[in-house]
Amino acid sequence: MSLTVEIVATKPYEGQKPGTSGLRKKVKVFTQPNYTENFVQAILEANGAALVGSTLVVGGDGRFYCKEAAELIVRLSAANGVSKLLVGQNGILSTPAVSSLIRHNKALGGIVLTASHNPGGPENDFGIKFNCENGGPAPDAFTNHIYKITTEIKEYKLVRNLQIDISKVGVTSFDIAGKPFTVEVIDSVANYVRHMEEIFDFAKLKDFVSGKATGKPLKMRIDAMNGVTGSYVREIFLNRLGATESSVVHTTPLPDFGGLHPDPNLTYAKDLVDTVAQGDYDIGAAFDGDGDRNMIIGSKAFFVTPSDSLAVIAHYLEAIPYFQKNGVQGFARSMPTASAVDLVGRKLGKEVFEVPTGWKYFGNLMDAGRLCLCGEESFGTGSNHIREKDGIWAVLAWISVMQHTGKGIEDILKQHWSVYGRNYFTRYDYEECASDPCNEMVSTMETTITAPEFVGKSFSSGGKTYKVKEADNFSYTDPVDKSVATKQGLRIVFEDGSRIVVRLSGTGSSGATVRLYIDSYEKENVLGQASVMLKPLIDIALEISQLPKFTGRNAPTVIT
Ligand code: VG1
Ligand code: CO
Repeated sequence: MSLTVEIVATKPYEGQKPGTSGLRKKVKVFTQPNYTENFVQAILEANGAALVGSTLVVGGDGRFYCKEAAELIVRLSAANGVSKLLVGQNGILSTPAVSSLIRHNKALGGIVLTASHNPGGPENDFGIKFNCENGGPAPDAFTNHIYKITTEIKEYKLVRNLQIDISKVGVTSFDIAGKPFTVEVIDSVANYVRHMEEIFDFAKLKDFVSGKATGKPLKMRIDAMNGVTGSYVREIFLNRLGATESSVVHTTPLPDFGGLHPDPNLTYAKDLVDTVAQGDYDIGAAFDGDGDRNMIIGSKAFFVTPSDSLAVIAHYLEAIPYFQKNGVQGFARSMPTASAVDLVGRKLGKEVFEVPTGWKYFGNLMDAGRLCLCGEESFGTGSNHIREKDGIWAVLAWISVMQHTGKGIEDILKQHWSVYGRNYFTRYDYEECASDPCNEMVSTMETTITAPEFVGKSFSSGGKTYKVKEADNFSYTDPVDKSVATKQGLRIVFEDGSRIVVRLSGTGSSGATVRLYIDSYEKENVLGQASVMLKPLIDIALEISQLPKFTGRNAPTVIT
């Protein structure tokens, strides 16, 4: 039976502008009549003529409204001329898994249903993001195009009667007005697990994890925080690497993450930190809802900053077979990320790039063969095996480094600092502040720090004095396509290399979140406590930004 395409009249919704990584709003916003339809239609149309006859990947982190949205995408894609959809079973695919599938299947792109680390459930957040054919988040030019379409949209196309059961793996073909359309519901984890097996030496890791090689099993606590990684964690760590059942927790993906806030940091992964702090584990790890972030802690909850994590992996690339096979190109980090990896890059004679916040800025460099490893301070680490950050990959990388060095995490870090010095780093997040005063704070601060007399000024606190070397609102020219991204965060760089960075989050769904980043390098004094070492700079940052005055907040929501 041939199914017909219906053209449905609609009107634009305001504010369908993708942020740092996709469009994120409350579920209640997405479920308004035609809201999701409009945005998906805009994504499809933004692909232009290439859409007709194309293959797309669809899946998400399993949060509330994922399944309904996936089914809707099937009906819209069918009506818009897509030939084939690869859909994760029950709509489940981690963000790294989508990226991998797009690349393996040479798809035109993928639609990822996630609000990442934002809480889920009917009262919380949903999100939709488009990844392009390289597997990476759509770049600014593309998302601006999507946004423009949403402001002018008058109709969307739908095959209303298309019924599909995405709870069962299998292939179903349809005739849509005389053209074939195929939906393949795929196992959510199989392709990704195969990909990890190509990158890491699973046989070696299994001997290490099980204790066959060392005489004692590796004591792990892997916390999937009820996010999408649960299914991947079980297959990889339990079934493939032979870890015991008690090594993994919260491994059932739940629509509301069981009430957890799946943001792997010291505040929201407190349960993990407290458990590992008791001293019974060698490594603890947590992921965010969609599986692209990771937090690594060592025995007794020794915290590895994401900036250091990146630098350590860069230093030990020989521990990962993928890099031996594919070669080592340059490294990169986002601007607010502390520059520990730069020091490793310098030592190895590699290019190191500094890009704006958001994984989409790494893609071009990877595609051009100039970048193989990168990270963000926001618990994102990854390589050019895909075009997204990859939480499970990062844990496998760390276990590989532990296996390779025969050392514990704290020792690995201390040795690293003794060679390279240490970048003390902290991030303060002030979540859900009122938007207007935050915008005013940023513009006032920009005026202050870009005034010519600001450079050369000295600031003192806690017995330390810092002299301003340069200050700006970060702007980035992509070395490959020369596209320019402006206003990517206020930066004050001091003469000793220490930095204060202030920017507003682009992933929140309501109000404004202020992020304050502090980074300070010490060559010798590497064993201090970050909160103590950074106190003077934090006070200076609060003074220059007048943050308490503008936000009315005396303390951050989250300290990393
Ligand atoms: C945050 C992080 C950024 C990350 C982005 C998406 O963005 O700071 O580093 O790339 O989230 O990550 P923002 O604009 O809120 O600072 V995820 O795991 O939420 O897709
Ligand atoms: Co995420």
